[in-house]
Amino acid sequence: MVSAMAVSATAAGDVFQAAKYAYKSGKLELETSSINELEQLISKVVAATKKKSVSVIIPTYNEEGNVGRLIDSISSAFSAAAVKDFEIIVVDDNSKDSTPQVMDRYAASGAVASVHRIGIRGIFSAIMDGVRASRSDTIVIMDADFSHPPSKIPEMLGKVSEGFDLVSASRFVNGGGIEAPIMRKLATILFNSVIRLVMGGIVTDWTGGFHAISRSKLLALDFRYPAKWGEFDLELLYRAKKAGLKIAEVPFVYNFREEGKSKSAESVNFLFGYAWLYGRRALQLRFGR
Ligand SMILES: Nc1nc2c(ncn2[C@@H]2O[C@H](COP(=O)(O)OP(=O)(O)O)[C@@H](O)[C@H]2O)c(=O)[nH]1
Ligand SMILES: [Mg+2]
Repeated sequence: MVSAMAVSATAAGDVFQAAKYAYKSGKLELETSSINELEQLISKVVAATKKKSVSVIIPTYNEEGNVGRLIDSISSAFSAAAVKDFEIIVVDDNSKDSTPQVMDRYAASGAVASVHRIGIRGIFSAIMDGVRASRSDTIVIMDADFSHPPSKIPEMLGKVSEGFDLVSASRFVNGGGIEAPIMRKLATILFNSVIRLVMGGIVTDWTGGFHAISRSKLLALDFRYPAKWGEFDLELLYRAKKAGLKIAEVPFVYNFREEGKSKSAESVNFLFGYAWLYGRRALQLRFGR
């Protein structure tokens, strides 16, 4: 039986209408009228349920061709590495395809928690809502489209066990790489070179989006800029360094999505849009507040 915490329309403004959380164990039906109350309720649920060893957070929008296969692939990577008691939290923003049904099916039968957000879109806020709903000390953040290979996760967790607070997967260290259409590959290399110039050498990959991080340290970071797409990565890495987190990088080979469409490429004008989004954020972080 899937338990559900259903939250009806809130008074907190028009950006957020409802969220429904489904965990496998326990049974709760809760309603709230504010975001604050919602957060308190979630933390009660999180505190009352059994701890997990690691929580993988996956934001999704129209990923029916990927989400089920990805959950299977992550589960296999964990079982090959003898990682037990993991959870995979899928945070979906009311996809128009069958993603919500697929994730609910997995939530009913396995180590998957499904979070449905209605009336709001955005990768960063989806990830952070997933983090709040997570029940372990270590978080893995990754995309749903197989850009980030699940087989890398055990190596990243190994570094966390060695004492690193943030382990970031990089395409620009020895062993890393990019498999993508040539324009996208060139753009990624160019953006990262420019961003490295502005931000300095904290990490080699500023836009990889594939991380393992301490849950409490992530929640304590002082994010100051609103982010919707991948540009939150810049602030995550920058604030982590400022806060004194121990950071390590491991190599990974990025694969451009096999199935479905890139949401950022649809919403953001390619090249100039990205350059504006990332370039402005890099300058804001480096020279702003
Ligand atoms: N929850 C949520 N996830 C999203 C949204 N937009 C994109 N995603 C997910 O965020 C990840 C990265 O998006 P993607 O379209 O691959 O962007 P790209 O890698 O920059 O081309 C994927 O897992 C998407 O399904 C959104 O509005 N809400
Ligand atoms: Mg992608």
